[in-house]
Amino acid sequence: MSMIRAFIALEIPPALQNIIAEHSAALQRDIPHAIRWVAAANIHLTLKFLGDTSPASLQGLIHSLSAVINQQEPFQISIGEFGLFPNPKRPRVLWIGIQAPPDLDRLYHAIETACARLGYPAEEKPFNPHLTLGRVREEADQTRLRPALQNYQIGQLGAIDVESVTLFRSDLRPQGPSYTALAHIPLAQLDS
Ligand code: 3AM
Repeated sequence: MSMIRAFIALEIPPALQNIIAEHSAALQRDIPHAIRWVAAANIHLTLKFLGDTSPASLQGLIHSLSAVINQQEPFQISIGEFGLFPNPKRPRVLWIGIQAPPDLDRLYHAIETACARLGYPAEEKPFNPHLTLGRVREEADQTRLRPALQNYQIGQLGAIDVESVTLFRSDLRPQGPSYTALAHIPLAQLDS
């Protein structure tokens, strides 16, 4: 049975994805060809990259994730401001930052622990929530790239109500990855 490349993420509402895409397009005019941009519909907040997962294990995975995600109350995150990995001197990844209450960290750690129990390797790097905008091409002219990125201001873009977590399937294709939602796992339902 062929394996599924899977990851767990928070979805970004299409209206915000489009605002982000407008910034990507503006930057693209300044620095053409320097960056492989993430398609607007693919912008998400990754919580855990699972990698190869057998289709037979998906139901168990969703069940284990639900048990911990259902315990967390919904919360709000804000997105905005620009960042660069690994550092502004030699940027490789351009991202937009997340401003979040401690709930996001709790959700992340609960998912990390549930995945570790199922045998997925633990993440070694500290959690640095972000939305990847694009990846710098190897051949990019860094002397043009750096000032363009440093001068561009994104500001605050908006807020998102986090009410569910999505398990995604990722299919890598020559024209770019294709992401398909396999399950939406809700946080705790608030009493109304
Ligand atoms: O949302 P971002 O861009 O931070 O970089 C990939 C993307 O993260 C990451 O999983 C997300 C969905 O594809 N990813 C891809 N391969 C990975 C790997 N081998 C990985 N993260 C860790 N290890």
